[in-house]
Amino acid sequence: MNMTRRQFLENCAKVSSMVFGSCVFTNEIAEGFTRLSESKRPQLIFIQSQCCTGCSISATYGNEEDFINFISNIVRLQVHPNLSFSQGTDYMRSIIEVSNSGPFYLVCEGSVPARMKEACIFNDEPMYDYLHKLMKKAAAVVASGTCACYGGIPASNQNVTGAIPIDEYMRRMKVNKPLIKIPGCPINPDRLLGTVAYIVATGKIPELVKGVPKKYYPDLIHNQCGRYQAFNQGHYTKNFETEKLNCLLKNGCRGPVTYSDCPTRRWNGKVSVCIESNAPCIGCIHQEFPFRTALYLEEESFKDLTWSEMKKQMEK
Ligand code: FSX
Ligand code: SF4
Repeated sequence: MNMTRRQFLENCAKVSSMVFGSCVFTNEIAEGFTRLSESKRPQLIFIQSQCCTGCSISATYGNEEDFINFISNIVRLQVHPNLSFSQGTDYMRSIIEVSNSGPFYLVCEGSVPARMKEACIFNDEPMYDYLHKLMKKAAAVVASGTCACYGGIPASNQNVTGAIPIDEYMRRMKVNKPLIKIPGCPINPDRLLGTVAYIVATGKIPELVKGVPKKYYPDLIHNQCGRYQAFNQGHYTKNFETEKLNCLLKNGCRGPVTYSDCPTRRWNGKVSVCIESNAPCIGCIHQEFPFRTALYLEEESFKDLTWSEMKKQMEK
């Protein structure tokens, strides 16, 4: 895709605000992309283990224009299970060709079944036995979504398949590559596209806290919430029909234990965010998601608890 200089700088400003929340780094991003000639745009492979595909749907549909810009100007998206026309052996051939042709970044979605290995088969081979070979050729690995980062829904309850997250899998298979985790069920497109764009443009890994980019998960949702005043004043929602601005704590909101910039980054092209739509935060970014207790905690489960006991209850 050919771009005018103005379009190029507009795109750099978009990436800058996506990654940093402001346009102040537009020049740095522009320099990075200028260094990358068309032929050097890094290759990207997506691969999916146990997941619902929601993360890819979120990345591609969340803000379609950003995704098209991302695959047209920032990376060369070579293989994606939902976007590739090829199937079966042709699809496998594309993965082999790309992975042998030079450096690539690997985006892993989903957790890996370590006990019931046949739960996820790839090219007639359990994903558990195949994935590490691909990882060892990658420049860096991005774990996209809560399943890939922490096990998520496939690892919940009795975890019959023995699903493990990508970091645990890499440890077991002795894969020593940089790993960046982007939790969320599903991921917010900004966080995935922004992280990869940052690595591509600067050649650096963003600042991480417990493996996740600090920029996207800086503080508890509760501390940034638009309903914090209602919480302070003890105005809690009892009737969803008539009360649309009250605190959702007693409806099971997990904002007090979940680190994310959701309140400011927002979703669906910045249209809204769960709490603003009057839905309690379900903590989909939390390490324990989907939790052993009910997804929406009842007011009863908080009865007579102190604030710190309540928070412990939310993390179970
Ligand atoms: Fe898991 Fe993502 Fe939730 Fe689904 O890739 S984080 S179930 S939205 O698809 O893995
Ligand atoms: Fe905190 Fe949730 Fe209430 Fe917001 S709605 S103030 S995140 S408990």
